[in-house]
Amino acid sequence: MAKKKINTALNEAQETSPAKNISLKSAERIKNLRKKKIDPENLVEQIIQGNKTALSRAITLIESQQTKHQHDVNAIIEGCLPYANQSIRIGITGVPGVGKSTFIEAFGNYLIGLEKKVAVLAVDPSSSISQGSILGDKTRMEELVKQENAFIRPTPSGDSLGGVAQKTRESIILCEAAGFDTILIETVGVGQSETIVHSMTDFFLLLKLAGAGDELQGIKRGIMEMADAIVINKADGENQQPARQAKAEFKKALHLYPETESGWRPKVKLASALHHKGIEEIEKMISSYEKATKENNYFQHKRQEQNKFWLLQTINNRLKANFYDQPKIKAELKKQLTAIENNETTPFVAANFLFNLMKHL
Ligand SMILES: Nc1nc2c(ncn2[C@@H]2O[C@H](COP(=O)(O)OP(=O)(O)OP(=O)(O)O)[C@@H](O)[C@H]2O)c(=O)[nH]1
Ligand SMILES: [Mg+2]
Repeated sequence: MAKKKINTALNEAQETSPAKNISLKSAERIKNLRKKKIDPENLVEQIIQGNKTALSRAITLIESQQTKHQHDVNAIIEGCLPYANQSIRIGITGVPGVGKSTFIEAFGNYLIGLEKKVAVLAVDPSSSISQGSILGDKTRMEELVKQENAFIRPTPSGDSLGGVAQKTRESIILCEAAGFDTILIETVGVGQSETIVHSMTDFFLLLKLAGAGDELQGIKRGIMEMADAIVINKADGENQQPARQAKAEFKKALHLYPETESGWRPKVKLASALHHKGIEEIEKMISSYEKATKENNYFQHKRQEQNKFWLLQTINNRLKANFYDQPKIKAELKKQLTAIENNETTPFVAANFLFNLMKHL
């Protein structure tokens, strides 16, 4: 096997390791953070009062992934937990360029007009590679960023998808404790990111474009089952007719799916995020979903299921981190990899050896 491949596998395996590279920007934030002494109790108090600076600081701590901060992070999350949960969490996905950020700008501002408090988070798998940020284009959210009742947080960069997801989940709790009652989570529809965002949201919205020929072609299997609504965006100008056609096709297709556990039939809507069209109707739809699923208890049930899933995810992540961070394991793993290269052992014998070593540490 090529060295590069081994390194990639190693990086993947160590994806939860705190010893990850972090982008310059995050490094700077963490440096600033270190200068000030952290008082978790005080931070929690400020968060609960809705202080956005304190919220930002706490999220930066979560993102720092430094073992020495873990204790503070746990204290902050635990302190915030009793105040969390009073929200609706909405996942927004779709291919790059479909208009997610533009939609969030329009939708978020509309919600603020309804006296809601809106937090925007993101799960962006590409940022783990490019160290860019899905919300780097805050220009798309020009109005929203200025709102007192909005909080926008770019994707934590320089981490694996699993790592990002964990941090985003923890950040949701903090945002809720700070009084944000609507949490919007943007994700690009690539890789596993939609599945991950689906597992932390109450309502899942898929943005689509019309006019790409057969509308149902090229749509990933599974995503239709996850979506609570499909919104055909850019339904403006010459695009209006194709958008209506796409809507009819999606409606027909969704009809073939069996009734969902929630009792909710996924809806198809048209929107023009750029011209703020269809936004009000989408808000009404999500509200009626919330009402219906709270009445039949599905809303609460789904959150419980998600919590169970995240308990197991957290255990898996910690186990992995514990394993790969052990200096003895690190050293021995290197030797075993060389031994495999020289045909001196097999992957299974090597794995057994490492697990036994771990047991006796
Ligand atoms: N005509 C039209 N253009 C739109 C609409 N919504 C978004 N756009 C344009 O589409 C382009 C991409 O929009 P974004 O909001 O950045 O798309 P995105 O899905 O967030 O893209 P990524 O963050 O790169 O995944 C921008 O030039 C927007 O102005 C719409 O409703 N109608
Ligand atoms: Mg975007």
